[in-house]
This record gives sequence, structure tokens and C-alpha cells, in this order.
Amino acid sequence: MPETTDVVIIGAGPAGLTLANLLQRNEISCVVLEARDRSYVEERQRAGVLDHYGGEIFAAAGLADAVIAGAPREKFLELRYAGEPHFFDGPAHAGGRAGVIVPQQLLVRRLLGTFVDGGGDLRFAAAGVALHDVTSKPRVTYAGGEIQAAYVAGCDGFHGVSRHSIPSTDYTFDHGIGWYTVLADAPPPRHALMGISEHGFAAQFGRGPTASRFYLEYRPGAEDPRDWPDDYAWQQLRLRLGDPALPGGTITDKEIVEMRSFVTEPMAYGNLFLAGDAAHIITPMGAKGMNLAVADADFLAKALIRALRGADEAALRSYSDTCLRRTWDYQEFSRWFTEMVHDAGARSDPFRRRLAKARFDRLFRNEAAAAYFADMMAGTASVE
Ligand code: RFL
Repeated sequence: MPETTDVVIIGAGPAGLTLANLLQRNEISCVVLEARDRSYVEERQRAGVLDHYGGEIFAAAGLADAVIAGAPREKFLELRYAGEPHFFDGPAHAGGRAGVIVPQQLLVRRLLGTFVDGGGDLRFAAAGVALHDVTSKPRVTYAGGEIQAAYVAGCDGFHGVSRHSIPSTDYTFDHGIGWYTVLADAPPPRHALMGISEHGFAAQFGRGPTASRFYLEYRPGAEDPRDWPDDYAWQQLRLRLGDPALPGGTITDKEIVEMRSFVTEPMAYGNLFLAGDAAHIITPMGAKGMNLAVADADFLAKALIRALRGADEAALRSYSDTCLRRTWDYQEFSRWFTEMVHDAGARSDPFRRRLAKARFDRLFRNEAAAAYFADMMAGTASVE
């Protein structure tokens, strides 16, 4: 006889762990199957900010103390245009709503600890996960056995297996932009910093008291930054951030990110529901990937709780449409932001450069434009 539970959650990233905690707090049984081991999951560095809406989700669930306690709030974003500083006060334009500065690995570690300490069933190194009968009585098999569940949540990221059980239409977009990102022993900037200039895009974000993560735009196919000497990366950062005095530091990690977007529709099929990167990936511009994962998980948790308490499946059946509305809204915002900061570079044609400048200027001259930008940065419940 297979084991039984209410919900099998595949994947222990931000989406899966948020869902697991929200179900646990509502006494809905679940089993989380995670392909990797615990240290890998806890140490994976990616996002740095939980938006205001994400913070509210944990607060409403009574998880703020466990998950975001003591984390500083976002204030200014410095957009440095051709060396000229411009400070955008997001919270002031969004009615005080501010993001929470919490690195993804810390969020994941805290969510994981809270779930496991609360008696949650999380199985690491779960190999060979496969989904069966998702339109009737779902079963999930893996190297450790078989579990039958009322519902399955596919939270297994872009490279997971869940998505392939859904007859779907995929939408992909290649922005034609690459980012070379390095982690360095360099003091963090006072505020999150983006450099916009004819030399190309660059950014610097704090990662703790003594480290920064830097980003440098590059042209995929035409250049390979993995060949760049560290000195050259520092020289480009000084140029693009308009800061000749930027001190260099030891680079401790280097990565390449190619800016691609992806959405699969629908996000549900029978009793299988996708959440987070399993259903959509978004460029890091606007920092929405982790936040979409948390927002999906929140909506899914509420819908599952309602269905499993015997009310009805109405919310579950509207899950895909609701989450896709937010996903496309954020995709559009991320593309808008991507164009604004990258099209200013000399590699763009002169017309697009002027458009990018107009978009940038409007942010600082037009209250409605500033409010829109700040609202998207803070995250929005307006799609529900
Ligand atoms: P995750 O985090 O990929 O977690 C999926 C989990 O599923 C497991 N898994 C499986 N488990 C069982 N069986 C299988 N067959 C499995 N296949 C996979 C994996 O091991 C993993 O533990 O997806 P989730 O939960 O949807 O969370 C999404 C976020 O991680 C992602 O959107 C963000 O990291 C994106 N992102 C950023 N988001 C932001 O909001 N702000 C940012 O500033 C930001 N910066 C970034 C980013 C992503 C980056 N990379 C590398 C993709 C910067 C980078 C460089």
C-alpha cells in the first residue's frame, strides 16, 4: 500500500517551502520531496530582496518572526545615469510599502528550519521523482517509495519534472542580453546601485557587511566574460558605475546569466498545480522571480486549504488564471525595466537610446510614472 497525504510538494525552494509552511500552519498534511541534499538547498545564493507583498504574506501567516525578523527594509534605489546620481525613493511613492532585504539562502534556511522543527516531513535526496494519474487520484513515485495524495504541487523549478505532466503552451523570450555576475569582498554601496551609461549596464548590491554582488552586461555570442581578467572586470565596473575610486576586492564567485523569460500555460492540470520557476522564469531586472514563487505558493495554499476543508474547489480552479495574470504583469514590468537600463548603451540604435532616456526621465518628473514603478517594485495583490 502506498503512503497517503493531502499534498505532495515536489521541490524545496522558495515556492515549495512557503507552501509547506502555510499548509503546516493550517494542519494540512504534506510531504516535501527534494532532489538535492540539505546543504545544497540552504546554500544556493540567488535573490536578495523579498518585496513588500511577499513580506505581508509571511506576516499574515504569523511567520514574520520566524522568517524576516530583524531584516532591514529597502529605501532608495540609486540609478546612476552617465555618472550622475538619481535616488528613487520607492516606499515614498508606494504609500510606505518597502521590500525586505533578505538573501534567498537565508529565507530558504529559515523556512526549512521552521517547517522541519514543526514536525514537517521533508525528504532530501529524493531521486527519480515521477508523477502519475494527476487528473484522477495522483501518485508520486521516487526511489524511496510511492505516495498517494489528493493534490500535487510542482515546485521543482525550471529544470524539474512536474511541468512535463501538463499539456501546455510555452512562451519563451531571449532578451539578447547577458550578465556577468561576480561576488566580491567589497564594501556594499549605501543603496542598491544601478549604473546606466553608453558603456553598458552595471549594478552593485550589498551582500552582508563586507561583500557586494556586481553585475556587468555583456553580449552573448560576441564576447565571453569568463575570459575577462579580474582587473578588466573592475575597470569596466568603475567606468559603468561612474566611480573611478571604486575599490577592487577579491572575487569569490563568478557566474553568467543569460536574460531569458519563460511562461508555461496553464499552470494547473487536474490535481497538479505548478508554482514558481516550474511555471515561469523572469529576468532578474525588477527582482521578481522569488517573489512570484512566494505569491504563487500563497494563493495555492489558500485554495488547497479551502478545498481540503470541504468548502469547494473554486479557488483551485481559478489558480492558474490568477497566477498567470500576475506573472504576465511582472514579465511586462521586467522587460520595461530591462529596456530602460540596457537600451541607453552605445550598442543600441540612437532612436532606442532616446526612448530609454525618456523612460528614465519620466520616472523622476512624473508622479504617476513614479507611482507605477514603485507599485511594481513593492509587489501587488491587484490581480486577485
Ligand atoms: P527553485 O529555487 O529553483 O527551487 C526548486 C527546487 O526543486 C528542486 N528540484 C526537484 N526536487 C525533486 N525532484 C525533482 N525532479 C526536482 N527538480 C528540481 C530543486 O533542487 C530546488 O530545490 O524554484 P522556486 O522555489 O520556484 O524559486 C524560484 C527562485 O529561486 C527564483 O525565481 C529566483 O532565484 C530568481 N532570481 C531572483 N529572484 C528575485 O526575486 N530577485 C532577484 O534578485 C533574483 N536574482 C535570481 C536572481 C535567479 C538567478 N539564477 C541563477 C537563476 C539571480 C540569479 C543569478
